[in-house]
Amino acid sequence: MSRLVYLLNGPNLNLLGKRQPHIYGHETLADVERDCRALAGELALELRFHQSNREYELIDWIHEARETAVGIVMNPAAFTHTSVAILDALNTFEGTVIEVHISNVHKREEFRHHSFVSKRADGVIAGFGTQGYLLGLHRVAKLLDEKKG
Ligand code: CA2
Repeated sequence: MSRLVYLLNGPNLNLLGKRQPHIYGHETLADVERDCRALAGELALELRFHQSNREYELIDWIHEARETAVGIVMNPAAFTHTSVAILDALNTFEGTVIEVHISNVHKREEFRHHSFVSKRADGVIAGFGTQGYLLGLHRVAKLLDEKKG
């Protein structure tokens, strides 16, 4: 069985570590990618790591994942709260979906409390900083290993 995982990041996350460190911390997306690749190696996962500010591009990667991947770890960023199109795409994916938010969205503005993506996600991680991505990868690996028996 494949151990390919897509790690997808939505709009503005390319600015991670460069703006609003009081909310999102000091690590850049390149730091996150480096740490995720190191952990994926330890967990024997193959990783595709992407970020886009364009909704259609995220949807195209979800479609790509349908063919090949066993898991999607996704921080949809602001699309979390707005995108039925991303939810529809995730609903066509049969593997594990983990939704990650760096900040605790429930502690923030009301409009961040609703997530379309949570309607599909198998697990939701919020408020663990960028460690949330690593926790998401651990979860995908654990579910895979349980399936293998
Ligand atoms: O907490 C999260 O990870 C969010 O998904 C981040 C989104 C926000 O819209 C969600 O409500 C919660 C925003 C991503 C923007 O990322 C930036 C990072 C650094 C500087 C500016 C924006």
